[in-house]
Amino acid sequence: MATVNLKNREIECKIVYYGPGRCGKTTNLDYIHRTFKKQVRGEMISIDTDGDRTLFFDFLPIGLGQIKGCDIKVQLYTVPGQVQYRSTRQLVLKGVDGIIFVADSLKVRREKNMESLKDLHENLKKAGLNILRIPLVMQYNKRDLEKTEMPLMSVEQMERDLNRQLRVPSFPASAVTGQGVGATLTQTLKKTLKYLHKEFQWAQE
Ligand SMILES: Nc1nc2c(ncn2[C@@H]2O[C@H](COP(=O)(O)OP(=O)(O)O)[C@@H](O)[C@H]2O)c(=O)[nH]1
Ligand SMILES: [Mg+2]
Repeated sequence: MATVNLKNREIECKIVYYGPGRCGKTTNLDYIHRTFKKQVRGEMISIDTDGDRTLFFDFLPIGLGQIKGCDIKVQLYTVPGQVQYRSTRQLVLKGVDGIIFVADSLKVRREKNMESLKDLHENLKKAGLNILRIPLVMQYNKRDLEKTEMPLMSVEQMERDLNRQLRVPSFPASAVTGQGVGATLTQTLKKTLKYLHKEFQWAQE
């Protein structure tokens, strides 16, 4: 749940990057950290196990400046995707305001994407949240591999697998090259702020 301080005209909200292990959540945050220097408000904190698998989570605070007279601060988190870290995912989801579901375009990860989306659905439900209501955006990551020999799913296939019922905005992306990373985040922030506006009417004078 966002912190809305109308007296100081300050809003702080929480966006979570969700998805299976190795789909590119941390790489998204790395890219944002490197590229959107003006918006970044602090260090990126990553709690890693050995190598690049996230045991716990990554955290990056950003600021969007003023919107309708309110100072907007955003906390970006990632969850660990591996099945065994379910309790950490539930913890990170606490108080979430918007979600980016990062799906891996590699054909071999098809099942993992679907499992992870189901896991998101269940964990949101446990937190009293509805996947159909919470601001949600899909990212089909690793599209840069289209230029290689690696077998990828088509975007249409991924839409059918993951977005047939939800019908949320979706973006092909590459967290490595940065293609689609900003667009995914911007759309999520727009949806989230619209949702919060409805909930809190914070922009009312
Ligand atoms: N080619 C390619 N590799 C990617 C992309 N995003 C992530 N990776 C690689 O996939 C691996 C896992 O990425 P990571 O961000 O750690 O995944 P996470 O478990 O979701 O946080 C790393 O080796 C990344 O370099 C992408 O868009 N394209
Ligand atoms: Mg990670």
